[in-house]
Amino acid sequence: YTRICRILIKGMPCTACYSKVESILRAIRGVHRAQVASATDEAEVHYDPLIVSHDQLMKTIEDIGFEAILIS
Ligand code: 9UX
Repeated sequence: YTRICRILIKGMPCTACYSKVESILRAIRGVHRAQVASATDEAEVHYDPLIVSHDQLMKTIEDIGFEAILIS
């Protein structure tokens, strides 16, 4: 089962932040795909909601110092 959510990420000062966020998201069990769009600072995450919740995805982003806002 796969669900897609979009999360706006605030407080990414450098270009390496994008790959940093993608790496921590991809390391989460239940995440199938994670891509951060540099133009919009939005992460699109494909995940199995039976394994991981979008709250957990956002908490992981906030744990490394960014602000996460759920868009959809
Ligand atoms: Mo450099 Mo971006 O530590 O978090 S990757 S500012």
